[in-house]
Amino acid sequence: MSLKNLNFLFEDLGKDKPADIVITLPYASDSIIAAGKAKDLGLANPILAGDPDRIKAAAHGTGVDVNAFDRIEERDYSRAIERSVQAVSSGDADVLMKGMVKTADLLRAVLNKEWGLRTEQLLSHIMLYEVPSLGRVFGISDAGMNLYPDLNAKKQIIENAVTLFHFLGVEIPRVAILAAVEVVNTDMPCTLDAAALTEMNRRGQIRGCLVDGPLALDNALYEDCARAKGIESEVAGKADLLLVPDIHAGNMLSKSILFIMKATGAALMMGARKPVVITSRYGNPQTKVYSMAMGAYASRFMRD
Ligand code: COD
Repeated sequence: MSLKNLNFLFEDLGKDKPADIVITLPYASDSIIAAGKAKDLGLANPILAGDPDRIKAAAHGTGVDVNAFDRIEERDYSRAIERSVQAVSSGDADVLMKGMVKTADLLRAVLNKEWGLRTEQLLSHIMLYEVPSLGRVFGISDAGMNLYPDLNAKKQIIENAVTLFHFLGVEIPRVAILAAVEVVNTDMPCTLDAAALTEMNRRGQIRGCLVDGPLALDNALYEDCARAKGIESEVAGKADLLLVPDIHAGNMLSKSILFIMKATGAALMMGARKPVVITSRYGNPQTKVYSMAMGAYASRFMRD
């Protein structure tokens, strides 16, 4: 079973207490508006971390009363990041979310060996998209953290995404390993990785999902394209997750979906002790609220 849409993230609200979500440096109106919506919906208790004057300035004209929010008051950029991560790693908060901070700065803090959120597992970024013309939700990984993953990193990126799909109720997610072609070509190393990952799945080295590749984007997502190429596979045409060869392919594909197609999505970093929400500063504001909802949803499965 695939996910039809992301609305279910909002359905169980009220059954559980709102997640405590620390937003690091919410110095732009979109973060404040998303925090206000998440609070109004009852899905999050946002904790605003940073310089109170800058937070107040960002809230100006949004209609959101930031005085009603919990805060971590800290004017220094690095200390504000550190205190945000520590609030989550100490268990005082459930989810970490990026505001106006460089992604790499936040991720380095998340990876800090003393007070960060790292585990033995690789951290990776997963984004799910609602594309109405497709009629189902699918995800892309990793478009946000790992630059040029090798075979072992790709295995862990799949495992992180599969964990998230299991949280969301997809029992056996279908994972397509993307390339420009759907045959193994020794001049294209990502097709060799795709074949290896497929075999690792068949041999039980990657569990809880169905993996197939290499597949091209069209025949991974659309059954008629897979049929036209004569591809017989349990994944082709039905993929829930697209594993991309590197961060550039993922980022361009993701931004095409979000910006050109104006789709809504929800993004999360998995592999850490707690969910980390990392979204782009621009784009559909709804994506921030959906991402907070997915972070809150996942946090129920990741309590200490
Ligand atoms: N998961 C777990 N541990 C990791 C990971 C990971 N994905 N990446 C690095 N580590 C560990 C390493 O094992 C090591 O112990 C330590 O962290 C430092 O490793 P380096 O030297 O490779 O790390 P950095 O600091 O050079 O790079 C880590 C970043 C996360 C900053 C880097 O991967 C990065 O810049 N990623 C892209 C982030 C980005 O700009 N995204 C924007 C696109 S939207």
